[in-house]
Amino acid sequence: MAAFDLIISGGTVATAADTFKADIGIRGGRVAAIADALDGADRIIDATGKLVLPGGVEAHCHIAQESGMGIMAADDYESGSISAVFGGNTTIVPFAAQHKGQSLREVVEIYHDRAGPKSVIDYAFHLIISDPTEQVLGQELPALIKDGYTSFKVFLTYPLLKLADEDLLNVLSVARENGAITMVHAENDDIIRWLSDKLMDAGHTAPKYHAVSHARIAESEATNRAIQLARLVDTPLLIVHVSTDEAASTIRRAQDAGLRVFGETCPQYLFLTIDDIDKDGMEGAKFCCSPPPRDEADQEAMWRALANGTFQVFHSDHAPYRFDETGKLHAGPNAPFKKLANGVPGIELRMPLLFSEGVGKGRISLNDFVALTSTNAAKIYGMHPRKGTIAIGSDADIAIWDPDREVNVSYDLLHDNVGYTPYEGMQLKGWPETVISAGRVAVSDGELHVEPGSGTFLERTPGYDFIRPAGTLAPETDPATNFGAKIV
Ligand code: DUC
Ligand code: ZN
Ligand code: ZN
Repeated sequence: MAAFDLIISGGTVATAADTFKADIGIRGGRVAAIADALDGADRIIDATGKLVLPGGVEAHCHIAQESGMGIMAADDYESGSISAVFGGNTTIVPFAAQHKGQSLREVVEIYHDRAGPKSVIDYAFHLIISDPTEQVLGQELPALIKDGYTSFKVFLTYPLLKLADEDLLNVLSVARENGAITMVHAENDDIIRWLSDKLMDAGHTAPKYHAVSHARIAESEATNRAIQLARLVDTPLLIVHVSTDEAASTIRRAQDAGLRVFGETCPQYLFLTIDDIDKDGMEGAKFCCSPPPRDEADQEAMWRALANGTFQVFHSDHAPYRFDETGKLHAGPNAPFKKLANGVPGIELRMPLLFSEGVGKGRISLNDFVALTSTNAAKIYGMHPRKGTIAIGSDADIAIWDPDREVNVSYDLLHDNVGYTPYEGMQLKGWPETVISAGRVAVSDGELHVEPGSGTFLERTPGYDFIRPAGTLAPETDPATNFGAKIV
């Protein structure tokens, strides 16, 4: 019997910490050996001249999920996971989204039914909590955290999803008591509604007014408020899809003051601007997401925050809606901005975009790239070291990149079910050519080799203790309140 099922030989391996030349031996779906030179395998992949990186952990994507407006995402777990793996990802963490009146247990079962028979790669679920009843807070949520659902997202906007401050405090308290991490969609709902109503009254219905109504101030106010509430409870917080310089600076200040606040940004805030939403006719609807793309100064601020450690994670926020009556234009071909489905696709291009424009253009290091797209998410969301690194005993989740391959982005290359890409025509350099998921060669030579339903559900553990933004402190408990020590 051969010593290994698979050897990846001659490549340059990079983790979040190091870059080195090594062979990797894989046995039973795990990394079994890392050495100068290995032999004895059923299959050998020659990675000479290639980069051997941990597979991506895509921990912000919406798959087979009804939106707050009740619109079903265009990607199910088959097309969504296939698109993910072609983009260099080996783990996805989409959402199991509670709508008002639903029990969380029931929600989780629904999403298992959607994912189990279809996902081609390993997956977990974040919970979305929109109805934090006593039953949810007191029983379902603590029990689900113990069962491995250790992260949840809450919204401060969207009429059917948003939580009041008191509800957010309750959710944060449960997170604190059970070691879970809370993600926040931080936009002030009243500001957005007030501006939207004024714009609609004045007859401003075109897609670009979506961006006007989702004002920068709505984002910075809600970012600051969420941070202050987490500070009161003294529990970690992750602000998702940050789009503005001001929100990034707010996160940075909190970190400098010792608070454990994590930050995320997404491709749409690096590569799109309000000019894209302002395209002719309804074309701009393709670029409507929340928060909206901003301007070039904000793009530069996002790059800075990725490079200087303010943001720990970079995810796509893949929210797939077709440009037709099933998705973006569900309310009609000329629907006003308020009724457009919110979201842009990006699960397959997330890593190639950041590799080409980040590593390739010297804005971030290769090791930062690995940290931002894989390792840090695996740590924060409780999957490390099984996921997010190349180490003995870790799952053999590996993407072999050709750093020199030039690609002209075109929707024809992609595997999602959206029908367009916002990044059409971009010239990228660097591409994940071979993707190995739990030891299986899932993608090679542009072909998929794994079956729907072959991915595994990942039970997670509380994880954020493995990573701390520079200068931040461990929580302290006030014995009188059992909350944070700094309430007064
Ligand atoms: N904003 C979200 O919060 N979720 C999905 C898509 C979007 O634009
Ligand atoms: Zn969101
Ligand atoms: Zn999202």
